[in-house]
This record gives sequence, structure tokens and C-alpha cells, in this order.
Amino acid sequence: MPSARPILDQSASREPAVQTVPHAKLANAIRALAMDAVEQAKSGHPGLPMGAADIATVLFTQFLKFDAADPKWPDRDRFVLSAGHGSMLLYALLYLTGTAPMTIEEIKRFRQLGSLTPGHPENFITPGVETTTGPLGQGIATAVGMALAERHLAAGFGGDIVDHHTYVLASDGDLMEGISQEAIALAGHLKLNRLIVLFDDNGISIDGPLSLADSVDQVKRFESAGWAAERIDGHDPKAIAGAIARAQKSERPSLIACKTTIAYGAPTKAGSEKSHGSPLGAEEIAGARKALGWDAPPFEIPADILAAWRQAGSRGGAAREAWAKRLAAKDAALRGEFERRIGGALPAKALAAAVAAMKDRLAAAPKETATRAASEAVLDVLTAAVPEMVGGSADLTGSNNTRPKGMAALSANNYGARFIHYGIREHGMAAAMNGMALHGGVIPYSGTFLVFADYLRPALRLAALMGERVIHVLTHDSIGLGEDGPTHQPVEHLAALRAMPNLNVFRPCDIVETLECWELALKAKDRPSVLALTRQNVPQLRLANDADNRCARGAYEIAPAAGAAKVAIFASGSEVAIALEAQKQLAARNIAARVVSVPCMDLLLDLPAAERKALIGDAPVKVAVEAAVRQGWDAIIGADGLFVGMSGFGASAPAKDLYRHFGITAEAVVNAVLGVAGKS
Ligand SMILES: Cc1ncc(C[n+]2csc(CCOP(=O)(O)OP(=O)(O)O)c2C)c(N)n1
Repeated sequence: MPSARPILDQSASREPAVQTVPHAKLANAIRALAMDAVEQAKSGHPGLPMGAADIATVLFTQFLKFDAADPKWPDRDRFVLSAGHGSMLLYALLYLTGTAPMTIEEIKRFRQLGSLTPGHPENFITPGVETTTGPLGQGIATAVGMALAERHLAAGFGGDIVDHHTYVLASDGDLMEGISQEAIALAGHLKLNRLIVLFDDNGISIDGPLSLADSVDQVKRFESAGWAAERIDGHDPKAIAGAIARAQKSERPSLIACKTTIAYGAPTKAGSEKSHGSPLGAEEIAGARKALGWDAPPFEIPADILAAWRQAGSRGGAAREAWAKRLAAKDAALRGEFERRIGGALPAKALAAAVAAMKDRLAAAPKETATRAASEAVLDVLTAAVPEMVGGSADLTGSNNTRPKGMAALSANNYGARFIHYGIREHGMAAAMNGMALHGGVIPYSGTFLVFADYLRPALRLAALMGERVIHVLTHDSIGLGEDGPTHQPVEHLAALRAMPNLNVFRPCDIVETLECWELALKAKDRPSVLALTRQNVPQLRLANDADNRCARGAYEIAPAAGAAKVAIFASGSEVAIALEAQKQLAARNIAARVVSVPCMDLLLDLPAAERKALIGDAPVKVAVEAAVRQGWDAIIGADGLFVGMSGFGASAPAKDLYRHFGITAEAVVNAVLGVAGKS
């Protein structure tokens, strides 16, 4: 466990000037940069960086285990600025500690196009930023996943190479958001004692004092969730250091509620919402400089102060080197496995062999089964081949079929296990999964009902934005779930998920496609995936033993037309069987139809135009069949295409009755085609 190592009394070889830099000057460097950058950009949030500067200074100069020379060092402590609007705090820290490539020029370009200093922190833009934050509550919930991944990997690889903390700076807004409740409950339950949340308890949000809308006692709230929690003066460096030192020793995750003044140092705007999200103005900044005793011009950090900060940035170098030696001394197989997993490479051979063997079995003995059960069979095979897969469910384990045989439940007594009971916390689950993926070494997958994608969507959106490999198994994917009725029957969800950039939405039609879609989801290293799966049984439609992954282009012709196609029927998931039946009925009327299975519309639409057009073909009549709303399908069938699906909410009844009632049948497809034929 890293101990408190104050930089100011550490090394005999240090420059005398550095040794004498007092805390206030180090913190004021952050304040000055935040004020000046926001002023220059004419937009941004100076209040939080100025208020939280003391907390951040103590953390970064005395506790945080990091090395500015290598911001990706796997055993570094993670720091998550949950209140992403305070991004200048993080940018100032990166610059001051000397984390390349953050420079003063980038600070001057705060919030400008192409800069390393966008409005909110983006992990894919700025080295040293652990996760994208901005939507309040996401950061703290993501950090739970990071802390969980740390414990999981420590159990697997040993505490001598995985041994770090996750620190969060959270604001009032973070703690007011509902997702924070899911996150703190999960962290408390799992006793994630490497998680330390520093709460910037300034009592101010955008509308004014928090008393307008909130009267929660956060310390009691966290305590009731199983955390250690205490209140301190967030401007007293000794109090901050004492609390962090105590938190590091705690058996539980820790909340440190740091009482602060927003925009500390600003003469008239400190303590007021006026400093939250707008430039302070020249006069106020001049007053703050005076009050803080900061006389350096804008964007200039006096050499002694910068040197002290740079020293803080490099103080973890020795720890990193020692860690690298410990890793190098490990058994070669274990080291190789650790490096592979942290690097995110799949065990390619084992995966390919597992997929091929399962295809052989399915070709020899086809299976009619629900695709959710197909997914379970696939997971039995894949989780054996890919040990970094960590599963879970939001209390629907038996329905989502995400727990393969023999996968033990992860708990505070068994962090090495691979199945997480997230509880009924879809949003917290998805955010924690993001944190695990960001931490590295883990491929998180999990489950809930497709209709509850709405409950996790904000976290999924961040996964898509960040390009993180998380896999959501979303079962009960249509009216085909039957009796639970319209509250549980997704209709708009496929369209809504397909609308999200950089997310692959898979809806396999049978067990073979389920296997292929899982393989694609695992291989999609730079994006999240959704697998939309049925509750009801579907026949195995892919009977040949195809060596290639036919789902890889998003769509493929599953049944060609006998002769030149007059009709092309496109379908996904459970409706592919309906399309194939319609093809037969049309053939009986001498109408040649081809059927195209569309397991992933996103991949199809991403194809180069010529390839996409060739797959879609030029049959004069195009029909799409999907037990969901039409939106999105026009890209394939055109505005004049025929659509057989849903146009409103479902109903409570057995699945077969619902398909008939809503007219999603082979006969309906045939009638739609004949209707067009009749008109022409
Ligand atoms: C989910 C979400 N809702 C709303 C916002 C817009 N927003 C940004 S900061 C903020 C509240 C600011 O209050 P606080 O969290 O206390 O931050 P401080 O004023 O201390 O900087 C709001 C509502 C957001 N970023 N995320």
C-alpha cells in the first residue's frame, strides 16, 4: 500500500527553493491556471478548480501513486474527476506535474478545437485523463468498476503487481444523481476499500445554494452503504492528508467530505454560484490574485513552484521501476498473461478453436433454442477460452443466461471470481463495466432486459464515446417475451440503440449467429456491443458448417432466390424464421424472393457503399421484418419499402398470439408483397 510521502521533506538532493515551496503556492498555481484559462476561453468553470485546489494538491503531491513520465503505467493509482465540468483542475494538474504532452500552450487553448483541453475531460484525447466525465454521477460510478477490476486482478495476479487506489473527486451534483446511489451501494457491499472519494462539499450548484434542492447528510448516507465517512476542512492541507492516510488504511471504501468554498480566493464570487460556470472577469481575477498573493502574469508559473510540481510528477518513478522489476521477476507465463490482458489482446488461438469446435457441434446436432439460451451455451465455451471475461447481471441472472456453468460469484471474500451480482442497478452496472474496461485486464459483459437499456443508456453512451469494449446481453428482445406485457416489451429500443454512434447492436437469428455475434463483440476492441436476444425458442437456421463469420459484414444472404429476385426480405433475430417461411409461401405463388439476415445493421451501414449496395441488392420489392418500430430500416428498404413490425406498444399475451395480433407473420409479409404487386 503506498504510504503518505510528502514531497517537501523527502529528498536530500532536492533544490532548496523547492523544499521551501509552501502548500498554498502549489494550490494557487492551480487556481491561477483555472482562472486564466477560463477567462481566455471566455467559457468554462473556474469555481470547482479553485475550491478543490487544496484537496488536489495534497493528493497529487503526497499520496497519488503515479509517474508523469508514464501515465499508462498499469499499477498507477487512478484519479477520476467525476465533476468533469471542473476540467481545468485536471488539466492544470497534468501540466504542473509534467505529464506529456500537456503544455502551457494547450492550457491557453482551453476549450478550442483540436486542443488537449476540451470542455470536459476526454480520456481518448488527453493522456493522463482516466475516463471521460461530464455527465454528473458517471465518474464516481465508473470509478467503482476501476476499483473492482483492481481487486479482481490483484486476486488473479498477486498484490505485488496489482496494488493501487482509485481516487475520485466528486461534487454535489455527482452525489445528487441517482446513479451515485447504485454505485456507492455496490462499492460498499463489495467492500472496495481501495476506493477513496473526495467530496467537494461546497454547498453550491448552478441554481444557487444546495439548500434549494437538497438536504441529504452525505456522511450518513455513505455510512449506511457500508463506507467509512468523515468530514474535514477541505482547505486545511493537514486535515486532508490525515483523512487520506486514514482512508488508505480503511477496510471499507471511504468518503472524505471536504468542506470547501467554491472559487476560493475570488473576492466577491467565492462561495457563490456566480463562479460555477462562467469566467470571473478581469476585475475579479485581479482581486483574486491579490487575495491569494499570486503576482505572476497569466499562464506563468514561477520557476520554484513549477519545479516543486514537477518533482511531484516524478516522485512515483522509483515505485514504477520497482514494480517493473517485480513484474519482470514473475514466472514468464504469468507475466505474459498479465501483459496480454492489460494490453487488451484476445487469446486469438484459443478463441478461434472454441468457436470452430462449437460450430462443428452445431452442424452435427442443430439446436432449436432461445437465443438467450444459445448465448449461455456460447458463454460456456467462450469464458473458458477467454479468462478476462467477467460476467454479471442486474438481478436477472436466470433470465439473461449470463452465468456459465461453474462461474463463481464475485464477493468481498472472493474477488477472483468472475460473476458479478450487480443487484437491480442497471445504470451502476453499466458504469462499473466502463470502469473495468478502462482499468484494463478485464472484458466485462453483463445482462438485463432489452427494455431496460433505457436505465443504463447514459453509461453505454459514454462507453461508445470512449470506445470501450463492454458487452451488454439484453434479453427479452421483443413482444416475443409475451405475457409480461408492454412495460417489458421493447419496441423502440433497437432503433434507439442503433442511433448511438460507435455501438454495435447485434440481434442474432439462431444459435450459430449468436456464436458469431459474440465473437464479433469480443473482437470489437474499440466499441461496446449489445446482444439483443430472444426469450422464446427459435430454430437453428444456419445448418452448414461455415468457417467464416457470416455476421461480420452485418448482413448476408441466408437464403437466395430461385432465379432473379423480385422480392428481397430483410429481417433480424426471431423474425428471420418468419422471413424464410414467407419466402416459401411466395415461391408457391411463383414469386422469387431472397432473404437477407441482418444481425447487425450498424456493421451493414458501415460497409463501403458498393459493398452495402451489393448486399442490399436491387429486387424491385424490398420488405423488412422486425418486431420493433420501423425507424432505421429505410436505409435498407428505402422510403417505399414495406415494413412488417410494430408501430406502437405491445400487449400482454402469449407470444404466438401477439405475433398474430400485431400482424408479424409470414402471411402478413406475403400479403404486403401481394398488396404492392396488386397496386403495380
Ligand atoms: C447528468 C448531468 N446533469 C446536468 C449537468 C449540468 N451541470 C453541470 S455542473 C452542474 C451542477 C453543479 O453543481 P456541483 O456539482 O455542486 O458543482 P460546483 O457548482 O461545485 O462546481 C450541472 C447541473 C451535467 N453536467 N450532468
